[in-house]
Amino acid sequence: MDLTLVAVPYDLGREDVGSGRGPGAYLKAGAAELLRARGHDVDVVMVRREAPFGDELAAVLDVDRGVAAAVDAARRRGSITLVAAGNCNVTLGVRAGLQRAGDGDAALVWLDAHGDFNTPATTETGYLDGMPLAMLCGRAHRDAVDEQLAMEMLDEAAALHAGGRDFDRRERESLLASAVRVVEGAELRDRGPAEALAPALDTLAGARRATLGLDADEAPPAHLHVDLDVLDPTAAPGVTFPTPGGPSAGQLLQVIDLVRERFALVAVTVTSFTPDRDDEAGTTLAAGLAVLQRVTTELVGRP
Ligand SMILES: [Mn+2]
Repeated sequence: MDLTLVAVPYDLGREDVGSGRGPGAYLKAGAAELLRARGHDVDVVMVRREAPFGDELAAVLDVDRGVAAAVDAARRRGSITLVAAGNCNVTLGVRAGLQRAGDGDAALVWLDAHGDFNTPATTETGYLDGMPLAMLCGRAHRDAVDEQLAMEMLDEAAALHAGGRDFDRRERESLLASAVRVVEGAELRDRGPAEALAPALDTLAGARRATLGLDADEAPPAHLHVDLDVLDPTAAPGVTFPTPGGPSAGQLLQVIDLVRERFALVAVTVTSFTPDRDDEAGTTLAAGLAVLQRVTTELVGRP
């Protein structure tokens, strides 16, 4: 495969601190070489913020403009785009880049312990990175997103959120009332990926085929967003907000395969790895590298 690994070393617009150190840690651990060793052509692109840090929202959207340009360029080369980032708001830039490259109709599968569906009206903490999915849908900071990224809002019916188990009360209510398909964390853990998630992915794939006018045997395009905090803290202790009750590392790989059996991946975002919080064994680093490798592994038996 032709791959572009886009590294985004920012934690809420701040460079090389907290989860902003995750992308550099993947590269230092040989992420690009690991992918090349599997036979892939790998380009590495480092995104940098252009303006000095002003306020958090402006800095985040500044980084996202760079992400959008990198993703757009990679997709125009026909490259599958792997984005290693500190926070989930980077997916705004990924989606803006996909839109510019003509991939704006990719479904979005969002794996996260948190809803990331807060708005300034529903948040209990004010935390900006609790809002990126809502921002994509035009529900939060819409003017700033419009102005900085000039992107179309995400069709909520094209999105699926899985693994959530730590929501603000009103955030969860609005997510469940939206057209976003939701498979909550308890269901994923108790019933397992095949039983809990596969039917929802089938429904989403069918809906995307209908919307895009694809044949029954065509895989609709998708963008997979993996916040590593979707994992149980035993499998990923090194994240900003570890939340008990998530899937194991093996179950996450199973989830990735379920997505890839039904969709053609055009982009993958992996976020939240916070090296300072990882254990001595590097459990979270290994989990992130495993995700990057799994999304690029040939699927056996795919039509
Ligand atoms: Mn998140």
